[in-house]
Amino acid sequence: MSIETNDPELFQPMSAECLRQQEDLELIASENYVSADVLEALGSVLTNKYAEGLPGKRYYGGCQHVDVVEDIARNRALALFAGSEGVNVQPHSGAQANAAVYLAALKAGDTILGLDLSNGGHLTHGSPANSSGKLYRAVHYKVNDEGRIDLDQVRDIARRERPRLLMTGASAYPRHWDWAAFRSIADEVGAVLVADIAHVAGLVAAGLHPTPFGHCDYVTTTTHKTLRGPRGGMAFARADLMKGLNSAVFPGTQGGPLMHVIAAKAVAFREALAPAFTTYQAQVLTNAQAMATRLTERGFRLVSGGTDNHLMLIDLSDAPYSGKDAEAVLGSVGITVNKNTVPNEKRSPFVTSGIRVGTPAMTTRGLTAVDAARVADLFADALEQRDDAERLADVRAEVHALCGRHPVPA
Ligand code: DSN
Repeated sequence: MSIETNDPELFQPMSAECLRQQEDLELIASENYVSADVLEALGSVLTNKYAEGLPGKRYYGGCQHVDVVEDIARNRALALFAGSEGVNVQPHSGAQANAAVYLAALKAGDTILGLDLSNGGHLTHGSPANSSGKLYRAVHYKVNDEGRIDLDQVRDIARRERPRLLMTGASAYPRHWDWAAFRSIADEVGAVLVADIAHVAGLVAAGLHPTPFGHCDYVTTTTHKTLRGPRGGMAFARADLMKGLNSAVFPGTQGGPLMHVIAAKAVAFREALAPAFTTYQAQVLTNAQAMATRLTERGFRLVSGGTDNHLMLIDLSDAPYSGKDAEAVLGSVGITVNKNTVPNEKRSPFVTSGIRVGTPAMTTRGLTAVDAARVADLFADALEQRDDAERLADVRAEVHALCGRHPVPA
């Protein structure tokens, strides 16, 4: 018995999605492919268990085994990030992890200072559309004309606005973060310092990106981007802040934890502690450099002129097409990307003047720097010859052939 025989209506789109992931090239910077072991944990009977509370302190009986699972996940998370002191692995997502940190650190109406959404920030860093911008008074810093965070500007805004919480981290910022400098700004104005490393967590764990641990009071992340685990989140805090953070996760912002997802997080953390994970992250960076170099040679303007991490943001402000148009053209040749706002954006978030691309998923399926440069050429060819159906068909055939030579591992 299976979904295929019991529920063909549902099986059809599920199997179509499986095929799409195999056949098409995934360049969305926040997506990746999990291992068979992660999928096994996600599909396990742990989904049947309620376990509000923490290991050894639950509100329900029968938690003796899931307690062990959650302890394994917590211990591995702490081992993965040198300098971390405490962690809660229950947040259902990065957004939930951020909401819990805000609840732990702030009172309603307090000021938070984070990176502006159209400059690479995230909805949960104080967008008026998100609870972080409704419950708190949010102010923002932006990138400078070179597309980089300007610490003098951040310091000036912090001195003027006196934020209670200084948020760092981004969803579309291709450069390193200087957390020591942010710490000095936070100290000067008496702010709590938070890093949202949802995008770069895998690079940080591998020692290939500066670490916020030792500088920040709280660190949040998702577990499914460069970290290559199940969809989910987690939140770290200094040891003396953990009690408040734990209460802010449950009962503050969530109910029962998803124990099957926590088991899958534990699987992913074990995988990330293995030496092969460092090799993988190094290849993610090599591939990003190869793509950035070739895209630049082909005439695309990258925000900040390149990348230090796994992603790049292509500014199409001067192109005769929008981010939305580019996403559609690339989708038609089997290259999946997301349109993205760029600094000084003139279009709506539904249209945009940018495309964000990243290398984590293509690297998981084994593509190397030579392939990454070729992908950049296919990307450029499709956009340059977007009105030539024959050329688009050729690009699509080459994308499918490349993906066929590099099957998704799980
Ligand atoms: N949706 C995530 C991303 O693509 O970066 C952020 O939440």
